[in-house]
Amino acid sequence: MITRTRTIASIGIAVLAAVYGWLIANADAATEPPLQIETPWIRESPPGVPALAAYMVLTNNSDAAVQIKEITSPLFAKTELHETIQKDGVAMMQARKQFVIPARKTMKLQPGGYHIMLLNPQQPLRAGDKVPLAILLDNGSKIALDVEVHPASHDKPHNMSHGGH
Ligand SMILES: [Cu+2]
Repeated sequence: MITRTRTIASIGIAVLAAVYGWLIANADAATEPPLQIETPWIRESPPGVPALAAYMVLTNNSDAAVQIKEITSPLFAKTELHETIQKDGVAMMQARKQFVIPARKTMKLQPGGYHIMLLNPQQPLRAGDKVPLAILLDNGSKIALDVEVHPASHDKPHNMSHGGH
């Protein structure tokens, strides 16, 4: 009887230790999001153009690839993940189903490359306005941020030739 009680007690302790370890692991995951977002900005569009582009630097601090499945904003009817590519010397935009950031890698969304296309704004947006964005990841987590609209000239020192998005 004594032996059996001891066995049950040690199983109980082992289970508690396992649960405690799991809680600690999850607390760590919660304090450090897998995706770090730096220098987010939205490029102002000329009046009457119903599309703006959002740019940012995404760094995956985890050991697994992170996928951005969707971006939402209450200020836009629709958003899309785009990549600008050169085809026969002409810049064209292609929609992507997701953006994949490999483990421990950085992905730059910038004029002339990957960007978030924000379509049909509910109100005119000018430089200085703040736009709430929610980034939805494949693991179900959501990153919310407010992104400021900058004048279109913001990117010119980096990319003179990119006229569209
Ligand atoms: Cu685009």
